[in-house]
Amino acid sequence: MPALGYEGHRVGPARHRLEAGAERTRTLGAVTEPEAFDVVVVGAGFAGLYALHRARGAGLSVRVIEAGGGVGGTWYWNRYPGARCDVESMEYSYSFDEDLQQEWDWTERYAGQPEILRYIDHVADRFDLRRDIRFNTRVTAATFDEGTSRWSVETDAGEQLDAQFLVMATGCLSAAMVPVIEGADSFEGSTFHTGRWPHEGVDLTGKRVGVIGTGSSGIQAIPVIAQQAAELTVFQRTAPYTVPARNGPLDPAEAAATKATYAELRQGNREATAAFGSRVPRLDVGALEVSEAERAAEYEARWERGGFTFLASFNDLFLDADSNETAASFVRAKIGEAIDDPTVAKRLMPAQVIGCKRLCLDTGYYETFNQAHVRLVDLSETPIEAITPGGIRTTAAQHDLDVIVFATGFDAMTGALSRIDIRGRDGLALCDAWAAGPRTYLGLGVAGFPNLFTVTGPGSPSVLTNMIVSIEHHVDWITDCIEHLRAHDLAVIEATTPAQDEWVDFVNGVAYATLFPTCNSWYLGANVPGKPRVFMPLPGFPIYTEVCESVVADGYRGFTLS
Ligand code: N01
Repeated sequence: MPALGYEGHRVGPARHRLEAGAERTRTLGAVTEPEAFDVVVVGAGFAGLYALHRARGAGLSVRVIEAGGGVGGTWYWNRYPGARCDVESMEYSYSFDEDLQQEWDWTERYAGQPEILRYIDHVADRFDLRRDIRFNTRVTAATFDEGTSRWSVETDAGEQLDAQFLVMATGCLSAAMVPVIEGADSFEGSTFHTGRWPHEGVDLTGKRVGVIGTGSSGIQAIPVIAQQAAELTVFQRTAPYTVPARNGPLDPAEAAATKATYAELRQGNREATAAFGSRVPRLDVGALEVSEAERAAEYEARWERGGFTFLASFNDLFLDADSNETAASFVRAKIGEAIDDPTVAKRLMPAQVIGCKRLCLDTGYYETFNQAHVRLVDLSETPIEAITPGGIRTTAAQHDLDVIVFATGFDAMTGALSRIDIRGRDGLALCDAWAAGPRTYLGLGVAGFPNLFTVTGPGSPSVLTNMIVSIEHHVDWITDCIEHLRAHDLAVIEATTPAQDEWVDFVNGVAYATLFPTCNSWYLGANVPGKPRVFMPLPGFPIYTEVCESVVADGYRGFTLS
């Protein structure tokens, strides 16, 4: 991958502060004999744990390699104040084991990060998963040997592993991004990235805190940081759309009722476009096909209910700019009502299509800006010039700070893969194969990279869905595929280039029929300077799963098996 000049690891002396919470990786000098496995899984988040569980169940030998010191992936690293899931707890959980889903009790409508981490720790213990996971170890390289048709995997601990199948469960939002800003090394205060928050927490009491970034992480962190900080300055480059989450304690009776019909809810979600929210279905009508009063009532009801179902109201909000504008202007009006100062309100009102950047859910976000110690700096008017020893200097003013929080997001979907030197046939590097943007077949396989599987890879619905549903679908598909190969005495599966080309065209076709590509989102890689502008996920979970099933029914159409 060409140098991006924008990586979290490129912030000079501040690096140790950014990674203060990250557990150190081991640097064992000794090279050991490669241990051989049927499957090596990279990552022990929701995807890696389920991949391990399924592979074990299929009688395969498995080793999981995890950079963190514990399980949880995104929920292990993202410990920033206010971190919480945007999908409701009863839906954001594994469905693969009936006893597991019956015995676990969520306490809130949307689970906070600590509770999700407790859940995934429970899963790891319950299924005795830890004994096959190597923690505090990062995979640095993986090379396909055409002679043996096996993968050689290297880690930063100096180990080599040998595997028939390599499953990349590296997460779509795991490669943290810290922008390169002039003078960053000179800052005398502390810096943190939301996605690498110190495990011991950070006491911001009495501090002058600056937050750069107003995506989902920033929006969750800002109201909580405001409660602690003496002064909070929010540096906003693009105003986001956010709707109230309306979080609260989960009613035990409601939870019990859900559990009584869990299978129905899970199935309903699998049939929903985004694989969640099936209890509040989309109306089968366009936004402009109803009267203004009906439209307003629908938006109001969903605003009051809280959550993503706001955008699952009318069936053309992602397809028709005029329809979309009705939802956008509804939210802008809400911002106007919530904010006392009309100038601040105007700066908080987004102009882009609603939903083309990931919609945010918040708890008290807008109200935060009515507090006297909270200031909004609109970087679209006055960009950052430099980080100085004392804070951040924009074209208009110097802002004195003790702490800078980077809520600046991730090199999404490809970042975790491109940070590993993955080499397929003829030594081809994955980052070269993807130089013009990621190319996969079904988001599961890559031509030229046999026996490599990407869980929720680019070209699959992944980040446009409830991730756990997509993860379970992919892990099931991959494990079934490996079992099929074994049952038929086959050793190698590889996506063909024509099938991959056709798939990439299909994904582009679907994406460009929507309004998604109309703004600079991380879905398009637009947040990473130099990253090719390609819409990476595929909208529409149910249609996608049908395609995956038909591929299998047609004898793994588009793959070669040998
Ligand atoms: O990152 P983001 P995130 N100067 O990329 C700004 C998931 N998630 O960590 O919009 C100034 O969305 C950038 O500005 P702009 C979820 O899928 C889920 O918040 O590019 N500003 C933007 O405001 C989410 O979408 C949950 O103009 C700069 C912000 O930083 C995804 O993770 C919670 C800048 C980055 O926003 C990523 O969310 C949290 C610069 N140089 C996250 N560079 C839950 O489910 C970037 N920005 C709860």
